[in-house]
Amino acid sequence: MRWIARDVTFEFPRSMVVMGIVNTTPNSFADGGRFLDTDSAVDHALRLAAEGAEIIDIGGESTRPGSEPVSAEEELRRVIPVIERLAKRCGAALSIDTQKPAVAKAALNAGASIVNDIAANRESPEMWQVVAEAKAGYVCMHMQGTPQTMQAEPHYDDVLREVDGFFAERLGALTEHGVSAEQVALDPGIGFGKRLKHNIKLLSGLKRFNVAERPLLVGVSRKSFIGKQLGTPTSERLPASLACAVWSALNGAQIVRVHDVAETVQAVRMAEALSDNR
Ligand code: 8Y7
Repeated sequence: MRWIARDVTFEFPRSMVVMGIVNTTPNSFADGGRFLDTDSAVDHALRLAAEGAEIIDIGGESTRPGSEPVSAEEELRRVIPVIERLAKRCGAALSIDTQKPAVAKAALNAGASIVNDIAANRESPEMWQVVAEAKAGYVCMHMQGTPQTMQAEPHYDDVLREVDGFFAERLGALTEHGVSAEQVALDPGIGFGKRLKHNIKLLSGLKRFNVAERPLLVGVSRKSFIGKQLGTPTSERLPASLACAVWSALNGAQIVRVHDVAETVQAVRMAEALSDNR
C-alpha cells in the first residue's frame, strides 16, 4: 500500500509515521497562541522534525468545538510564511490543515505536499480539484456536522458502520474528481461530532477500517475524550495520549497526529519492536 503526496511517497507496511502539530492560531486550546509569530512556529516545526516527525501539520484556524471561523486572508497571513520558510529548511513533508481550497492551493504553491481536510464531509469540488491538480496527499477526515455545531447532538446508530460508509462514499467522489486513491489517507476524526462512547468505539474497532486498503491516520493527542474518560486536565493527558498512539499502531493505523513527537516516537517504536517479535 502506497500513499503518494506530490514528491513524497510513503510505502506501507512500515513503522508508524508520526505527524507533528504546529498551530499558528492564537486561540488553539492546547498551545494557547504560543506559536503565533512565524519565527517560533518555524522553530517548533524544526524541533518536531528533529524529534522524528516525518510530517508537520500546519494549521491557521482553530477547530475546537464552537470556535469561530477565520477569513482566508487571516489564515494565509498565519500559515504561508511558516510553510515558505520550512519548505527550504525542513526534511519533513509539510501538511496544510485547512478547510479552504484557496488556502490549500497557496500552501501547496509555497511547498506543502499534503492537504489535511477536517471538513472532508462537505461537497467541495474546488478543494478536490486543487488536490488533483497538485497531485497532493489528502487526509479525508470524518466529521458529523461542522466545528460550530458538531458537539451539539452527535448521534449514530452504528458509528463504525457510518464512518466506514463515509470513507467508501468519499473515495468514490474523490476519484470521480481526479484524485487518485493513492493520494488519500483516511481518518475517523476522533472528537469531531462524537460522544465519548463513539470515540471509544472507533478506536476499539480501528482494525475494521483496514479493509479500504488506504493508510489510516488517527488524531488523539490531548483530546477531550481522554479528559472525559479519565478526568484529567489537558496538561496531564500525555500518558493516555501515548497509550492511544500505541493502541493505534498495534491496531492498524499507519499515521498518528500528535503534539508530543519525541515521546510518541519512543512509545510507538518500542511497541512495534515487541509486536514484530511476537
Ligand atoms: C485532527 C485534525 C485536529 C484529527 C486530522 C486537536 C486539525 C483538534 N484534530 N486533523 N485536526 N485528524 N486529520 O485536538 O484528529 O488537535 S484539531
